[in-house]
Amino acid sequence: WCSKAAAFRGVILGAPASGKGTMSARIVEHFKVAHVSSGDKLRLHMNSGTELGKAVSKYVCTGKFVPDDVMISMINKELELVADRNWLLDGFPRTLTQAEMLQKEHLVNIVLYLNVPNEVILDRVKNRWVHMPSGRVYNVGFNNPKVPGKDDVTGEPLSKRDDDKVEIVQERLERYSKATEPILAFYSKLGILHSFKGNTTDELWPHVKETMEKFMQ
Ligand code: G5P
Ligand code: MG
Repeated sequence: WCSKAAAFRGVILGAPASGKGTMSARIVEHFKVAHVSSGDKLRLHMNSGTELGKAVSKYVCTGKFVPDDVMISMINKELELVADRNWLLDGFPRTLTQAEMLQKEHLVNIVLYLNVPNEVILDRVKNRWVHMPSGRVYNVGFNNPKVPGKDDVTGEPLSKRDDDKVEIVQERLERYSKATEPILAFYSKLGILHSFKGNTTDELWPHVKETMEKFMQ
């Protein structure tokens, strides 16, 4: 009991392309928490051709949910690696089963929900480019890479996500809104849900920052 227990057990929720990754990067920079993104981890596994990557690609590429047992085991392993740090979980939970497991094992104490309209989201996805090895995202007209088509840090080429095709995004949005209501209700009941409504990350960031600052005091 001599070492101070990590105090921040955060979750960032929001529809596909609502800006979870972008907002998480700001939170990480400002508050020095560890960022665990379920989607980034899955894409890394798929890129490096691991057994897990092979097993999940059929779900991820078509915008379907990866089964709960696979996700829960992957996330538990990732959270073990950052157990002694403050962490922010992005993309997990996606189902009530995942939320219940997470609460039982890891006692989430703050949830940040980014509520961005669907029409804004569809527009963004068309302009999104990613650097797969790091998970860094760019959006033409919002955060352009310094050199078009190249990652700012490594200079490596940027690519499109397979699941960023418009039909697949629509499917992801529908699935998301159905699945998310019970999760929001679950966290609201626990009294740890903070909702932020708006069209852009810049608009939401001051409110998210204020909530985080209050929590971290
Ligand atoms: P992911 O990877 O978790 P999604 O669908 O939840 O995927 P995504 O697409 O990664 O979420 P995001 O992180 O919310 O979006 O958003 P982002 O990448 O930061 O921003 C989106 C784009 O908008 C970027 O280009 C960014 O630059 C731009 N942008 C941000 N803010 C602004 C702004 O203010 N203005 C403008 N113009 N642009 C902006 O999950 C992928 C798949 O993995 C599986 C599923 O198959 C899922 O479909 N999966 C799971 N399956 C089951 N259970 C789980 N827990 C799973 N987790 C992942
Ligand atoms: Mg993301």
